[in-house]
Amino acid sequence: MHDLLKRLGIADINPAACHSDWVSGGETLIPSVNPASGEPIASVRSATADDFEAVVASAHARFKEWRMVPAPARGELVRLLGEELRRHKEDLGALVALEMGKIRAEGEGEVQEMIDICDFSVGLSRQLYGNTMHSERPGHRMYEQWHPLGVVGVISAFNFPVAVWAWNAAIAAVCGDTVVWKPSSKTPLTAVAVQHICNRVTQGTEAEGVFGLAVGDRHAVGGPMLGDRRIPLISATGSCSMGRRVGEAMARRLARAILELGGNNGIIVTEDADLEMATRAIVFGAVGTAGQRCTSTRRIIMQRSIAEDLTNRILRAYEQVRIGDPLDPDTLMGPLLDQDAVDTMMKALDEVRAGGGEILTGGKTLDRPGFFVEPTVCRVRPDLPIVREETFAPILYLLEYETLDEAIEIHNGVDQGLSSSIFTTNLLSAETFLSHRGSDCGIANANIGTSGAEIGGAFGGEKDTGGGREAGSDSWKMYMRRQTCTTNWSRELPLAQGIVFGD
Ligand code: UN1
Repeated sequence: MHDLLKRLGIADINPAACHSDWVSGGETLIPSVNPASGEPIASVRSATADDFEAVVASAHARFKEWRMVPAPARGELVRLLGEELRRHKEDLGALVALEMGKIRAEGEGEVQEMIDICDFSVGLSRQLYGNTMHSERPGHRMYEQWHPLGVVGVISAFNFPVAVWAWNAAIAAVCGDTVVWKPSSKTPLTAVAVQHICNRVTQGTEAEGVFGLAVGDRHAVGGPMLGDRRIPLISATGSCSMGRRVGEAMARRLARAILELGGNNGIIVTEDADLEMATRAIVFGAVGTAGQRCTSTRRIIMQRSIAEDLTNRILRAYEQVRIGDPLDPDTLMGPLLDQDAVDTMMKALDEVRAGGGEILTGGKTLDRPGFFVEPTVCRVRPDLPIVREETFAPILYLLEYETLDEAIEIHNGVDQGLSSSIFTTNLLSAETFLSHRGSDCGIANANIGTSGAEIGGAFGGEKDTGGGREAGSDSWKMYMRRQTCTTNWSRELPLAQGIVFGD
């Protein structure tokens, strides 16, 4: 482990708040714990109020210079960041697995998302297009342009400790913004490792100080960030309750928020679906990352005629899931994050039992160190209250339906609206689900699962998921300010709307 930390340049863990270089951290230590053993890996100093101020002041000052660097040149620096991430893909992926508990393949997948968004951003740096409109006035030119916004605050969650930062940071950087990152206090070490990578890439370049980090809880960092008028945009990933706090605070000071909050993602399986394919997607979606993705599959809504067949296939597949050390290549499911996560899962299962639900497999913790649980499948009624909640754990609820309309109603009958899928070979069913009277989620798929979205699309969801969009498509527009410009190149002064004012 020491070699891993050394290769990532963080063997000698130092203060946590840093911009172009370390600044001194406070006395409070934030432990980084290996969820597979419950043992500490290291501890990171929490930023103090002074550290946070120094990071924001530096990002604010750097913004004035960074915005003057041409966007394609900013893209070039993001390209270099992507190159350095390529070199560290294995080590950073392993550190994600070690600190967060997802399996190594998924840890490396997360670093690949960082690389992909860097590549996307390099291209984007030459495509920050605005529209040109035809003016209603003669001799006038009207167009819009996109300017850098300022300092972007990024609040990321433990479950994607590095990728979600990159979705925001790479785009923000090419848009001409600087970034202050508040990572989850559960995963401070991966954040420090990423910051080291950034520092190495940016040192001595025009991008020095563009990426800043402040490790600390919501009292030390989160609260001050929400109230700081130098930060015009905060992009936050996490629970709905956290998102509500961020949304309210940003609305109060009329600033922007990108909120990517909880999901309660369902898959509808019709009777004509390829059940073998559906089963594979369901297991990856429900068991992957131990059910701790925002996009994890939590509900299967299956047509009654195939319910028994599909249930048996899922149960057979669950028997094959190897649970264990996330760094072991044979493992398919690692531990949950911590004891709280285990307790929350067990409480949810108590509610399933109390509400007349049936646990078909799993339901228990494993008798070994660390925070291991069995992946669990429950047969429930759709109106069971716990089914409407997002429990961040590998619990899969099985529900039945007769008609597609009924399936869509069950599907949309939850507060969250992130990701969704239908498995069907019927074109009409697929298109109905993807139409405006189908899924109400930000992401809707046919014949692929709910998790594992590509960075090229806009990522986010509706309803209690918060409405924000990150990563690809035109999500970059949130990181810039739009300016509508009109130039009069005539020698007259015609007014819009044909108004005649005076003579
Ligand atoms: C998250 O869980 O917050 O679509 C992000 C996915 C990943 C990202 C998940 N690409 O599952």
